Amino acid sequence: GSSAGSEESFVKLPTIKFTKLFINGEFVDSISGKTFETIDPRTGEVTTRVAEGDKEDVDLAVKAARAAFDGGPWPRLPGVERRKIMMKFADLIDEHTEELAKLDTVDAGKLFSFGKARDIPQVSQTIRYYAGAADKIHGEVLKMSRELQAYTLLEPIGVVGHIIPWNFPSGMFSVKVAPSLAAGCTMVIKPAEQTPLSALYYAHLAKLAGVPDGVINVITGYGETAGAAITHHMDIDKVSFTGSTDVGRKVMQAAAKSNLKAVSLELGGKSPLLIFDDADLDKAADLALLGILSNKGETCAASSRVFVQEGIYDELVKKLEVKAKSWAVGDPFDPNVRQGPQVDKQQFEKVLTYIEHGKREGATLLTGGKPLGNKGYYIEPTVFTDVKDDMLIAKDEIFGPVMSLMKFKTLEEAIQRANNTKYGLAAGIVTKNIDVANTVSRSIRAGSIWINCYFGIDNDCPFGGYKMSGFGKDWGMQGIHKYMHTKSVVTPIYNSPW
Ligand code: TXE
Repeated sequence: GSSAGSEESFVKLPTIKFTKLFINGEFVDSISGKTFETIDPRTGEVTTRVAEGDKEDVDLAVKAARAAFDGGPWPRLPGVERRKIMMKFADLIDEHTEELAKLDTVDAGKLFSFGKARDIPQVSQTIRYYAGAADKIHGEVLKMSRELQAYTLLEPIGVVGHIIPWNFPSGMFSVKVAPSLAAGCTMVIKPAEQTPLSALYYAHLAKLAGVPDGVINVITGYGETAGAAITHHMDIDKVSFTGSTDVGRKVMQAAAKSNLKAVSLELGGKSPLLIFDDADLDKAADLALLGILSNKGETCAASSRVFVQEGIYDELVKKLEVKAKSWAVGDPFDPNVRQGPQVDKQQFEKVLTYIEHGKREGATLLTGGKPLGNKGYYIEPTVFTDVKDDMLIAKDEIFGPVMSLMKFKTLEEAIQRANNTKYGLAAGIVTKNIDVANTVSRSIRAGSIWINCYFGIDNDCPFGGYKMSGFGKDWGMQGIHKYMHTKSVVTPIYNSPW
């Protein structure tokens, strides 16, 4: 069964080398001299203190990024030269996989074994993917009319502000930094206050790889101060934000109030997983659990609404109960554990509050529902059955290991109910019937559809929301185009016959 029991034997605090702001190629204290604590979610204890950047520090970082953009080499290098440096950056990350994975484990409670095997190697792969694109950025030739012709020139958008969430500190760093670097942008990065450590380490490795000073700047600090200073800045050309829908709104408002900077938003979700009568039950149960329990449910695309066709509902519930009860929760350094602690006290309490709502609203608690152990932010894998579409647990993003199971009869009903949400990030379908899979794929208003799989995320595949899950795609070539302007260069044809 689940246990947070043996955590003592797995405490592995990494050596923490970088705790200061990274501005213009140097690690520096914040102007105010203030620092803030990062908390180890396994224990609730302080890991270390990190420089607390604010508006004045953001100003310095933007100045450095602006100078590196307006006069520095980075945007002017041939793509092949940017690629060479990015490839070196990726190689250096590979040499430090273990240290980086440890930092994300003590900051975010992420599984160390998974970090080492997947999360961090994925960072270097994303950097290589976009490094490969750096010298293949080209526009179009436009024939236009008989008097005019044109070509389009793709140019880096300028100074980018990247605001990063805590659930994938490394993955979100790479998916923002790699394409904008390849495009020739310079940047100010604000990692989440819960997870500042790996971003500083990446900045150090980028410098070692030869990324010129001022191209990458990292300001650690809080959202309402350092984050807001980025979104309101008059000299930042674009903000790429991943986080809550509420803050996403604030980012757009700040852009509108300041310099109308470009904005892309990757926000929350309440993604449906539709399991049809013909599904393989074991596979369906495994996908449903993977979709909601991976990364302790702190995943924007988590399958938090599971719709099951009536013919298999009872049997699937039995399978889910057995599997959820044997899902090992505990110290994320323990290689046998599948689920670590929630990222911080606030998220831990948020999830428990939603569980109480679910009980009060009349959903049936099949498994879990409680915290685990007496320290740290562990929560049992929780499955609710008999969930109604209008219950809070079926509507709000809980962002924890809490599944809501709902029963449906027909394909049409499933589609209608799956779409009955303000969000539209992803959806999953489990069926052997290709007609059903195709129909659902075209009918769901969401950015990613995963048929007989879940979290089908890859460097080459665009990812991002519909509706209130935001706009602008990460990954794939769309992930680099959002960091570029298209300039149209038009010229007359004087020898035209008339
Ligand atoms: O997110 P915030 P929080 C959802 C999830 C979670 C909820 C709240 O449901 O439970 O959001 O989490 C920075 N101006 N997601 O409060 O605040 C902040 O410092 C500029 C889903 O931690 O949105 C951090 O760097 N920036 C999501 C980043 O925004 C501001 C991942 C995200 O934090 C700011 C995270 C401001 N006024 C949470 N306020 C996903 N899409 O995966 C905060 N920030």
